[in-house]
Amino acid sequence: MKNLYSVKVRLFFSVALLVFLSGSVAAQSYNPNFGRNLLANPGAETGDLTGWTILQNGGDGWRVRDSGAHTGQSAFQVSYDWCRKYQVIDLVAEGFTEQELDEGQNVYISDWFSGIGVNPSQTLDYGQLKVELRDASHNVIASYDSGVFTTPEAPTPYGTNYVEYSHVFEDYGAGLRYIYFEHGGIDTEYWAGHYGTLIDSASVVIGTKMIPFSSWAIGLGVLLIGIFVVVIRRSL
Ligand SMILES: [Ca+2]
Ligand SMILES: [Ca+2]
Repeated sequence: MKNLYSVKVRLFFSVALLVFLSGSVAAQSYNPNFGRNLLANPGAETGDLTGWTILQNGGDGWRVRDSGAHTGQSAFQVSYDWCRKYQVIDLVAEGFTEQELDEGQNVYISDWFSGIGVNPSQTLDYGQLKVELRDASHNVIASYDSGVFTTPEAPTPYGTNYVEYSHVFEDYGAGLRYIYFEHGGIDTEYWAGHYGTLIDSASVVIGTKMIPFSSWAIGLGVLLIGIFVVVIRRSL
């Protein structure tokens, strides 16, 4: 009986160790690009429009405002006619393998908008966020469009009240290779200069920083339970 118990214990620990080691290898090879923001210059912190392609530059056009940011020092700001800009993220160039992309992990997108003005009604500026998941041929496989929305009333004069627009793409299947991210807005008071929507802290993230529910965790759990069982048996 004692021998059988000993064999069982050894077998148990061998399996646990194997699971633990294979999990550790999986953990080491886990792509750190999952969980990071894939947008270039997402919050205007370069002080310019680096990383973005201008689609519309209405009124006095896009600018970077060095105050009233949601995060950091700066935010993008629109003018009295529509301003829109975009970037296309090439996911393979960003370091994902086609196999990883075909797993179809959740894609989390987010962006923050605030109106600004001298009196409360002038802070009700407009914004819009559009995102498309695209395949290798740039065909759209899933999309999100906030529609044109009005920013919430903000403290005056020139205070900010940021609102987040976000979306999670789930169950979109295999084939993701590019993400198209576009945002924009327009000022409501139609003044020359820049009294329009502030946009800051955009993000596009695939998956999470967490290592997926892994054999590493299971192996460690089995190992701890095994130690616990052995200690209990020996103390009886
Ligand atoms: Ca910023
Ligand atoms: Ca305004």
